[in-house]
Amino acid sequence: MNGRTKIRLRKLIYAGTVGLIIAAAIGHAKDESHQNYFPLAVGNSWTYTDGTEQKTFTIVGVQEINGQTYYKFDDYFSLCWPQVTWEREVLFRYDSASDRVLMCLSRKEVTRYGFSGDLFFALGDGLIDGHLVQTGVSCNVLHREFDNCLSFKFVGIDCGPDAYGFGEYLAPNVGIIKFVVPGGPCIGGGPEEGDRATFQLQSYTIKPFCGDPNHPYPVGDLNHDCRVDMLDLAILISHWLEDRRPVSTVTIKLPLGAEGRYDVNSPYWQTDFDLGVTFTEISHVYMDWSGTITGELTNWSGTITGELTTSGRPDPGNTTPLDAQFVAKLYELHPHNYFGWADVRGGAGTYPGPEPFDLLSEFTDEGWSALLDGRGSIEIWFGGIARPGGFTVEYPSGQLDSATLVVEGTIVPEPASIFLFEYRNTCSSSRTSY
Ligand SMILES: [Ca+2]
Repeated sequence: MNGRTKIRLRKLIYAGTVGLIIAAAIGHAKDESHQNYFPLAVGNSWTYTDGTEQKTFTIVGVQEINGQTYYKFDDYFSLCWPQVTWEREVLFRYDSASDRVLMCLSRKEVTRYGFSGDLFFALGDGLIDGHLVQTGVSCNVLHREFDNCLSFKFVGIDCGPDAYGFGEYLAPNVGIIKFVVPGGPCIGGGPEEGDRATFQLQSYTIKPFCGDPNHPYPVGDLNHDCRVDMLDLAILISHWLEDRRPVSTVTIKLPLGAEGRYDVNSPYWQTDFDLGVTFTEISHVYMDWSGTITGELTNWSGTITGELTTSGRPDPGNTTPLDAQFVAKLYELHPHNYFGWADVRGGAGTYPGPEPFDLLSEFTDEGWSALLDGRGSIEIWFGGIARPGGFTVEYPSGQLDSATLVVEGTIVPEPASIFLFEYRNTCSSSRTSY
């Protein structure tokens, strides 16, 4: 390889790499993240009051578990959910793949906030279910207005459907701005709203964080660390050519227009075709055809190997009818490769009368992948079947009344380029449901 070729190759690799990153970024830009509704950074702190009492949450550190970074809240449950008597320090992380805030409890991971609106398990073993109640609402908290708030409701499953649950309101780039602590004896809140207390955000300290409005993710930042580097490229490459587009099962029927009378002197009937779709997989290919076959009459005056009698002439008293056949072959034009064969045989049983047929004949699969583009060629011919010997007394003939090519497979309904990214969840999970 000379120097100029090397330079060209480098340019090509560079252009290709840039192209990949741009393509990934386009796909990624469609992802609407809720990460900033729960800003996670060491030192972030929120103080709430119900008018008489103050509660403060602080993120006091990080912890690595199975390669994931969790943020540690100090004394979380005793402040927020006093009925819950689990450990005092609770770990949180945001999972961009599922767009959820996850909580690690005793090394089990559960969903703390699910942003898609469906029901989720907010706490281990489904003791408390949660769901998103409102989006895009304005919230007034201690005379301050927050836009685009979300509200969640959490209800203990043992408390009955009418139990009042925990309520929480989240604002973008702030976090929890208001929460309701129920006062009933049930873990998810008692059936009476009774002596519940509402705490509102009094003050907060949020460190600038990756992904906040002043520090948006750069184009191509696939792991949301606000840097575009080899890690992002590695993610892209590890998912390269993944295709999760939904597929539809289809049956394409192509009437061939090959009807007519055939005999051994008929030329092959042939046509090129385009089914008009691109398959992702082909499951069956048939000829759906009907007609009649009149068999061949042979004279077996010789031995079974076809040797002649001493006279060398047929013996009219020793004739046998044989089946004849229609054969359909699929092939590619360039190169001229056959990749499927279907036939229908008959005529001997009804000779000299014609034997009718009306059936589906499945093509042999000698490379249906050649048909994935929906294009190919097909030929139909008529003739006798292979036999060891004998003279033909009457040649066979056939009548094709209908002939339709049937292809069953899956197709992509709409041509589209969609990138989906999957991040591995390594905090061993029991009840998270994606
Ligand atoms: Ca990155």
